[in-house]
Amino acid sequence: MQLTRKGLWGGIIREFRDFLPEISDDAITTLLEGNTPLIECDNLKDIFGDIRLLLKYEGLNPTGSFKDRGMTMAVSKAREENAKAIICASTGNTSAAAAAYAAKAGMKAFVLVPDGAIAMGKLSQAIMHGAMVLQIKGNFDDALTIVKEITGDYPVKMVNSINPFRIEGQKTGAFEVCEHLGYAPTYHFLPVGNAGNITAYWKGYKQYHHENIITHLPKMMGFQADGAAPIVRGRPVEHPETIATAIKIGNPASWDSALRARDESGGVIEAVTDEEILAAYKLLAAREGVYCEPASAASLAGAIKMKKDGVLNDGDTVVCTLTGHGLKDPDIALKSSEKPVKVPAETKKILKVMGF
Ligand code: AN7
Repeated sequence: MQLTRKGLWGGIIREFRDFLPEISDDAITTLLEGNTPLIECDNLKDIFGDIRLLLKYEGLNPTGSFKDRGMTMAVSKAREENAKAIICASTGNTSAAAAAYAAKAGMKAFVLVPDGAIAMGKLSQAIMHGAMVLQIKGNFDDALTIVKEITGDYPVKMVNSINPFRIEGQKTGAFEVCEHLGYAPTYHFLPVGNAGNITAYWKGYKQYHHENIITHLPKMMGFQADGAAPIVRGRPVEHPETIATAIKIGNPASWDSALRARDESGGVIEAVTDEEILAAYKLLAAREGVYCEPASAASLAGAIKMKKDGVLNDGDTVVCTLTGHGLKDPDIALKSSEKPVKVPAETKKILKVMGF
């Protein structure tokens, strides 16, 4: 028998080159992101009935979140332009991805994060990959404002999703959903923070539609956390609050394009409570074997809400993007679950506790 290279994946830039802005070969900086699984839900029929529910598990990207798709593009472009340093504000995942891709490109990364408000896993990544981590006494929105000021005048490339190449990379999530299903879903649910990802998915679906690769477009369903829901309220939230720290954002950068995604697709942008987010988070882990971070579960929480409200129908295909891995934020998992059982190191007593 001979070895074949069947199925080897080259990362999103090489795989979707025809649909992305041009990048020279030497500049491509990839950790082979993308090609994440679209997992069929088997055990939620009591909630969803004959709706086909699938999970786009973005936690399986190299740094554990969907941000890698945008970061490979933004860093490759920065490298093409001979940039020596990148900068971003972040609730955690962008900083982890920026740090990793900067390391790969041999660049310096500066990341501004709200002090004490990002998950431990993400902070550890940014530090391990050698970024300069600047913890500010302020929230994400303050950090983004500062980053915008800095990049105007200094030789550092901004890699927040205001950088159009981030959106270009992230739209490949929609391409993959279409490739896997063979068509576009009826509904696509996403958590919304800075609103870059809903913008990107919509761009991707529209592009595949324009190219006649898919025949219909999905409705885009965005969900913010109730305490951090500026788009739902129609005005910035000065002090956003939610346990889902990834989406604790009060003034999203891609606000307008998120509204366009909603309106052009006939979708919604609504809010789910922290309780609904945590319930969906636990349900996925316990019943489907899929561990995502709390912010990611806002997509499923939204789908459950829309099912209850009678919006979803039997026969619909529903995709929820799970944006980040559960291991990003183990603190919240331990805090919100039952404690492990402490037992003596004695077989008999353990068997009793086990119920045998
Ligand atoms: C797990 O890392 O904004 O609506 O700075 O980490 O595109 O902002 C993270 C956002 C959803 C929201 N789920 O996506 C950051 C950051 C997870 C996230 C979102 C984020 P956008």
